[in-house]
Amino acid sequence: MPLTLHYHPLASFCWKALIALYENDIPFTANMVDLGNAAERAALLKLWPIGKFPVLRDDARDRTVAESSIIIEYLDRHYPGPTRFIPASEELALQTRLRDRFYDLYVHLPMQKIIGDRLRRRDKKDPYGVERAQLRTSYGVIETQMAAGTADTWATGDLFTLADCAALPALFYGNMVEPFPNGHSGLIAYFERLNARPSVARVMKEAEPYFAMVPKETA
Ligand SMILES: N[C@@H](CCC(=O)N[C@@H](CS)C(=O)NCC(=O)O)C(=O)O
Repeated sequence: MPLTLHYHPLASFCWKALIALYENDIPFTANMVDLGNAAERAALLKLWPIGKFPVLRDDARDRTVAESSIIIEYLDRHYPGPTRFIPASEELALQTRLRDRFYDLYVHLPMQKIIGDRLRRRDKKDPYGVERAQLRTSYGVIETQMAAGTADTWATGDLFTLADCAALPALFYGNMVEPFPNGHSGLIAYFERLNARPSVARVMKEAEPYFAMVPKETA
């Protein structure tokens, strides 16, 4: 099996890559990395000096691919399956990349900051880095897009794409730290559609045993 995914089953950006792998039943070896283990962290840093996962190693093409969006584009190009993550239409491809950036930058990153802040010592909290307002604005943008009556099935229309792989982890943990507002029925319905997708259900089932490790809110 040429592909190895270096990941952790609880890590939100790793979910994004896993969803894509499971969508198309792409065979791969899963290498779980414990960042608290010095040797495992050093091995990851050797692959990708930034030290963040997911990282995909493709021995068949002698390539190491970092960054979840790039991993998914790489899979789409070199290991294509029935789900195409970047639509063939140029306009839809652009929309897909825009939505992918939107979910990563304006939902996922603010969510990560809130969870990251929970890990800081009480006297080292970063209230300025925590952007709940950004999350709420983003929820509003999604609600407008998905509002009842004009609801698209997926982030860029009828096709499940890279943008939907990005949306699920961002929205799952986003909803945990800053719950979706009442009345955002389009957003909630979209989140439910994502959760019903078999690739997503599989990722969630594999993450379940680790959920106790998610840092809880501290006073
Ligand atoms: N832009 C990166 C973000 C990756 C990322 O933030 N990964 C987190 C896990 S969800 C991580 O590796 N955190 C460990 C650390 O920062 O030390 C991507 O899209 O892959």
